[in-house]
Amino acid sequence: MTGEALIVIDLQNDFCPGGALAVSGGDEIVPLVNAMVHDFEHVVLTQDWHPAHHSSFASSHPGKAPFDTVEMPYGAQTLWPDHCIQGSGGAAFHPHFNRTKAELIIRKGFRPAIDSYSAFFENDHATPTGLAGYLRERRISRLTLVGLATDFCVAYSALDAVAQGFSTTVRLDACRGIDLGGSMETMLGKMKAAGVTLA
Ligand code: VGL
Ligand code: ZN
Repeated sequence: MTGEALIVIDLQNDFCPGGALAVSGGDEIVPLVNAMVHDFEHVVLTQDWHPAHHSSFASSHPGKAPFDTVEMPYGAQTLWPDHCIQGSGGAAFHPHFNRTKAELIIRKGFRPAIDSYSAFFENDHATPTGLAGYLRERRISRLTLVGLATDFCVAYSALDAVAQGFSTTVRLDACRGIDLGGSMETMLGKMKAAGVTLA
C-alpha cells in the first residue's frame, strides 16, 4: 500500500560543471544517485525542458542579466542563463547517470510563459505536472528526493510533495545547490519547517 519512490531531479548536463547553469559539484552526486537507483523499487526522473527564448531566460528580457529578478504575472521570477533547451546536449541527462530503471520522466518548464521548478506544479503553484496523480494512482506515498539544485528544483519539489501529503525525505548528500542570495539557508529552513525530512 505504501510504495516508495526515488525522485531524481534534473540530473542534466547544464546543471553540471561545464554546463550553462552549472551547480558546483553537480556531477559529484552521480555515483551516489546510481547506487540509490539500484536500491529503490520505483524511480521517477524530472528533466528541465525549455523551448528556446523561454521567459525564464535573461536573454528574453532586454537589459536584464542572469540572476536578476523580474515580476511575472505569477510573481517574482529569477532570470537564468539559457539552459536545458529542448533536445540540446545540455538538456540531456548526465552521461554516467544510470536512468535505465526510470519508470517515468516528468518534463517541466516547456510552457514558454511560465517557469517550473517543482516536479509537481509550475511556478504559478496552480498548473500541475500530473506527478501527484500518477504517484497516488500507483499507491506510492513515500518519496526520497535527490538531484539538482537543492535550493531550487529539489526544494520546490519537496515543499509541494509534503503539501500534497507525501512522506518526503531529501537526501542532502545526493544534492548540490546554487546558493543565490542565501537561498540555500532559506530553502533548507522552509523544508524543515514544512516537515520534509532532511537526511
Ligand atoms: C533549476 C533554475 C532553473 C533547477 C531549473 O533544476 O534547480 N534551477 N531551472
Ligand atoms: Zn530551468
